Amino acid sequence: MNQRRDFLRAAGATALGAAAVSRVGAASLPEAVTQTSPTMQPPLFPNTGRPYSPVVTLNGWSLPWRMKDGVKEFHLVAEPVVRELAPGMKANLWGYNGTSPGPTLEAVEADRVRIFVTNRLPEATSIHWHGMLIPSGMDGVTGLTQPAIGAGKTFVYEFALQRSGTFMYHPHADETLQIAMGMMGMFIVHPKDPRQYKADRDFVFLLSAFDIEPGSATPKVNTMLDHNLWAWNSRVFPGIDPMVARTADRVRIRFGNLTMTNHPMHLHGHHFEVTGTDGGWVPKSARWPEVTVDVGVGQMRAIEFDAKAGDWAFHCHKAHHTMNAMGHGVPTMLGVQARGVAQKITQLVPDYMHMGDTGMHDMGEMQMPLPANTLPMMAGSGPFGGIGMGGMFSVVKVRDDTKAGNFTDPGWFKHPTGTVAYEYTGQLEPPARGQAPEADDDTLNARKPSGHKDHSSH
Ligand SMILES: [Cu+2]
Repeated sequence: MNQRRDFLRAAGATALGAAAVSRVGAASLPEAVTQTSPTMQPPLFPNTGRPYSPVVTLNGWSLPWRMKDGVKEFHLVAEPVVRELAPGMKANLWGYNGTSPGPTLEAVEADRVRIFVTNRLPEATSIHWHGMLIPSGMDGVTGLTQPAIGAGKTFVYEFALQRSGTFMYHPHADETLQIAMGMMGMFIVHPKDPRQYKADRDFVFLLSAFDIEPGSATPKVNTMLDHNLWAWNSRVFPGIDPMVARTADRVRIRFGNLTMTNHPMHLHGHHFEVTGTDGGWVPKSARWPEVTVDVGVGQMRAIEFDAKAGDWAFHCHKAHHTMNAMGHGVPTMLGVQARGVAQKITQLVPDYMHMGDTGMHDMGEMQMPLPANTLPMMAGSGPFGGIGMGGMFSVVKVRDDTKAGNFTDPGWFKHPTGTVAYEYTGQLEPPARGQAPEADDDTLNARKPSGHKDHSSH
């Protein structure tokens, strides 16, 4: 009796396994669509399968699929790519279907998907579907749940989408190197009822980081934390698309973090709520207002807000994540009277330029000689001068007259009269200072910037 029941259970398991990955269904490969432009592609509206409101991928695109016997079939190709990080710099990365990150996959809750993965890298890879509830054998961990996908091989992943939400995909094979080279992508599962969790604008991107020496183009893959290029979808400001919306639009921005450190993401001019994590949607009763949300390593956050007219900065709040490679590893020169020294160095090193003795802001506008294929540390110019930003920075551009479905850059905001900060041109009296209390020696010494006094007692 027991034997018979065990036999039946085993037979049932085998039958289920065979149905889960139908080798007949997987007999022919769908076309591997490729795209190499770093320009934001228009949202991909579904022409087969269940309806949904598509997302827009910053400087990216969504992968077309084919419907076969009720299954959505995608074809990802892991391969070396050349990615423009911003105008003036290209990097040799690894990605999928022509871009790093790879294309966004979009499907609907309860869809069955079959994803072909062809490996055109020089080494083995695999794909892990980060955050998705799927059979263990589809989880993509090399050695643990499947053999590695060798160079030149194609594997098939097949599963049903149990929950809507925002998920990521990335290799689980030599991942220190492969993620450092830019291998990652987003997987959006839309709700079955398109009216649920509806947003007027739904932006998505991945945070990544690279360490590329000025003058070179290939990331150093063994850098653990000290990266010099902090990117959204393998782009750095001023190469990152603006997020365009219409006044009062419900805007959702989803971002996943596949760098090796956390990023406090800060939006100006709005109070937003975190409405989604890798674990799904946050119930309304559990949301609170924020202006900054930290996204940890391997996490995703979806934020939502009602858009207000203006040009609003949106950036990582770690200040060194909003500068590009030339700003890293530079000595502090603030307050150094370097004129005499600079003259002496110039005699020895004719190209020497001393910088930063009154701060670094002007570096953004300075036309300093740069090695080939290298971005200035801070760049981008706005209607009022240099923006002085690089890295993880973009602008949410909200206008009263943006048309639905239009994502093109509307230019700079026209501020209503009397709403822009301005220079005071009246008489400047010396500032009235309060009477300082009698200070003892210790306090005086502690305030000296160059003092060697121990500050810990204050
Ligand atoms: Cu950051």
